[in-house]
Amino acid sequence: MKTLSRSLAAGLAAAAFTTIAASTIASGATLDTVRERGFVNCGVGENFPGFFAPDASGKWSGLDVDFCRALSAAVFAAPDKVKYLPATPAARFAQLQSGQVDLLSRSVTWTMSRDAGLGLGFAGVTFFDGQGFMVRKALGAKSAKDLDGATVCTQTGTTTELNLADYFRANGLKYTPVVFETTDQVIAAYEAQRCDVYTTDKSTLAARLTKLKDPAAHMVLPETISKAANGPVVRQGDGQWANIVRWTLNALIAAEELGITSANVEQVRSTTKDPEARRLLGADGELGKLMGLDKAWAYNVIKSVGNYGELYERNLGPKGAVPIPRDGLNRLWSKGGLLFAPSFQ
Ligand SMILES: N[C@@H](CCC(=O)N[C@@H](CS)C(=O)NCC(=O)O)C(=O)O
Repeated sequence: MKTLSRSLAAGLAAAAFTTIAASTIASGATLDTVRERGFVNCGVGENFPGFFAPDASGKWSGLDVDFCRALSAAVFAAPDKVKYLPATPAARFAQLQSGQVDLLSRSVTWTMSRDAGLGLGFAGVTFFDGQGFMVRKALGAKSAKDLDGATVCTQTGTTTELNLADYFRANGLKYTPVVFETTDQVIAAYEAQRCDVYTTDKSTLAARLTKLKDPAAHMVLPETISKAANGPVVRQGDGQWANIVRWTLNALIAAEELGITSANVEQVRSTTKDPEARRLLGADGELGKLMGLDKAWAYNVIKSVGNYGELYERNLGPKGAVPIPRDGLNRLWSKGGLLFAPSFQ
C-alpha cells in the first residue's frame, strides 16, 4: 500500500519527466507523419466499456474510440486507419510526449497543470463527468460525509487521486488511500474488501457496478466531488494538428446541432441552403484547406461515424455498452447542456 504523500511525489516526478521529454520532441508536421504512416496512432486506456474497450477479437469500441475513427475519417476519408495503443493513466502522458501516439482519446480530464505544465493541449470536451464514491451497502454510509476513517481504493496518476485528497481535507475527514496502477487492480482490491470505498469518475462507477460479483450489494453515494471535463489531448507545438483534432470534435457537435446525421449527410450536402451547413460539409468554401485537409473532411467524418449524438447513442445510449442517460451537461447547449461548437465560418 502506498501512502498518499509517496504517490503524490511519484506523480510530481512523472510530471517532471514528461516536461523534459516534451522538449525533445520535434514540433509540427504531425499531419505529414500520420499521412506517411497511413494511420493515426491513438492513445487509449486499457479497458473502460462505453469509452474504450477491446472485444475478444481485439476490435476497439467506445465513445473515445469513435473519436479516433472520426479523426481518421477527417484525414483519410475512412474511419479505420487507426492503431489503438493502450496505456495506464500513469503512463499515458509520457506515451503522448514521447511521440508514441498522435493524441490521447481516453477520458483525460482537462486541468490547468496538465494543460500548462506538461506541454499538452486539450482540444475540447467529449464528455463531462465528475468523481463519485462506491461503497458496500453493508458499510451503512449514506453520504460521502459518512466516510471519515475509510480506506479508499483509487488509481495512480489520475485527477481522482488528487480530488480525493482535496475533498477529505476540505471536509476535515481522515482516510487511508490504497493506490493501484490499473482499474482491474483497483476493482479486485475493492471486491476483496481491501478498501471500504472505490472512487473514480461516476461514468466508470456506472460501468463497473454492473460487473461486480454482486452488484446489488453496492451503491454509489449521491455526492459528485469534482468537475471532470474529459476530452482529446495533443502535444503543444503543432497548431495544425491541434486544429484538426479540435475542429473534428467541433464538427461532430455542430452536425448534431444542425440535424446532420450519417444517414442524411449526403442529401443535406446537395440540397441544404443553410450557409453554415454548406461550409461545414464543403458544399461552399474550402474550410478544410486551412488545416491541410480536403474540403470534404467534415462530410467524411459525419458519413463515417455520425454526429456527436450518434456517437453518444451508440456507446452510452440504452443499447450501448454502458447506458448513461444523456441528461445534464452532456446535452447540446441548445438543450440545456454544455456541448457547444464555435462557428464554421
Ligand atoms: N479522468 C481522470 C481519471 C482517469 C482514469 O482513472 N481512468 C481510468 C478509469 S476510467 C482508466 O483509464 N482506466 C483504464 C486504464 O486503467 O487504462 C483523469 O484524467 O485523471
